[in-house]
Amino acid sequence: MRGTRYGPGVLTRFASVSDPIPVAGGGLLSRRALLKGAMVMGAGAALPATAADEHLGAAMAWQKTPGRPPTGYGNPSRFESAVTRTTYHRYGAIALGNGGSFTPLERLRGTITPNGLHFERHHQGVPDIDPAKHRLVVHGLVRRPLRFSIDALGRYPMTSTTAFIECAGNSFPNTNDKPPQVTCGEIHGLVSCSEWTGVPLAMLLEEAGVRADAKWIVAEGADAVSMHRSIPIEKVRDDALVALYQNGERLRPEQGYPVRLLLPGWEGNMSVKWLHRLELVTAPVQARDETSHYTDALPDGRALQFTFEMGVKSVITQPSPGWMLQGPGYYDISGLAWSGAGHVARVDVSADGGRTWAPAELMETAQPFAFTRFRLPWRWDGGPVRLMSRAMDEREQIQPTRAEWMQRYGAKQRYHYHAIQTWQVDDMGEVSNAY
Ligand SMILES: Nc1nc2c(c(=O)[nH]1)N[C@H]1C(S)=C(S)[C@@H](COP(=O)(O)O)O[C@H]1N2
Ligand SMILES: [Mo]
Repeated sequence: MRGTRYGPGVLTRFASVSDPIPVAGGGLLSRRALLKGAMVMGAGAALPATAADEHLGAAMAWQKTPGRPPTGYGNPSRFESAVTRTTYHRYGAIALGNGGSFTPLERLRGTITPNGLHFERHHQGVPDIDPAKHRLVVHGLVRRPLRFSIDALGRYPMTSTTAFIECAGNSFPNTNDKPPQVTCGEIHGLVSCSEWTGVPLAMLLEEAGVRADAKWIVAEGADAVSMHRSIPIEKVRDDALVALYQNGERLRPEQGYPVRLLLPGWEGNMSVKWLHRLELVTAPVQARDETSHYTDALPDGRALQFTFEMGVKSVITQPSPGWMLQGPGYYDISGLAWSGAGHVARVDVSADGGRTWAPAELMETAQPFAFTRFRLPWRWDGGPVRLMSRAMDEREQIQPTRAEWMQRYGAKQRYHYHAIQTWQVDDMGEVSNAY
């Protein structure tokens, strides 16, 4: 059956809208227009009132017996069991630990990723670290080399920051010649957003006494590949966080338990998980992940090194592939935007393949380096349309088109893809990936 192969199902249609002022082609309406009377039942009829009466009159099965008792650690409803990450393995059975999983962006609302759905990227699996035995060592060009236990780190004053982490390889499927027909999350879900809590790295470095010749810091993880990266000292002084908590609870093992580095806005690879060593050095150490990986292939055959900051980006999550539209009518377009430069300043939406654009409404509480949710009301006339979103950040950087982005790089480029996403809606209301 169409539209049921994957994905979350039917997108809510609204019966009417107050003040339906058109603001761009393809049926885009003023962001101030109010959508009224959600219709979710298919043929276009609102729920008959008798259904509601029945519901009020007779008790439902779950009202007739006591519910189950409290539990020590909660789980989502069993009716939400389809809301999971999609896992992948880079090299199959020879190295099962080298892989990752995509956050199902199309199934989530708001801007915080639940801990169990945070995307994963592991180069050699998730180590099973005993926090009592784990240590973080600061050494190299410092006056006092220091060794911290997790308990010791927990005694420092902590700060919280809401930040996305995005893999530099996120959205790589869209560098394929043909648009892959998978979900939004399976294209763009190597990004997630959490509130991270921990100790500013600058505070620990102050205690260690950084020498004047220290210009870079090498962060290394305690996993089976000892994954490590060189980080310029300025970023550390700015906002690097030694994170212990994720959305209020201890980090998940997948996110680096018991301690990870967080570099807000910078490519995910540098936010080293299972952090156990920080070495102050004069120059980058040319690690595997800053030479053979995470560099940008240029058209002339050279490779660009050290693209740290993630580009400005956005994607419409509702509707997206897997969401079916229920015939002509009013819908609320919703999506996520983010930028490695800080704040998202503006998101424009197009419903006519980029010919005309209208500014979406941005959530008011948006933080720099975090997800910003945007929305815009839309009246679909039932014909084929191309939906797009285009974000601009506080530095007035604008998301490129796919053609512009492809032109900048060599044929083998897979990293740092942040081009405008086009979703094609056909006359049946099915959504697919399009270039
Ligand atoms: N020690 C270590 N740190 C690591 C990795 C790893 O494999 N080992 N993967 C990196 C990559 S490539 C990314 S994109 C992010 C992913 O973080 P997450 O798994 O918490 O989403 O962690 C980075 N930190
Ligand atoms: Mo990554």
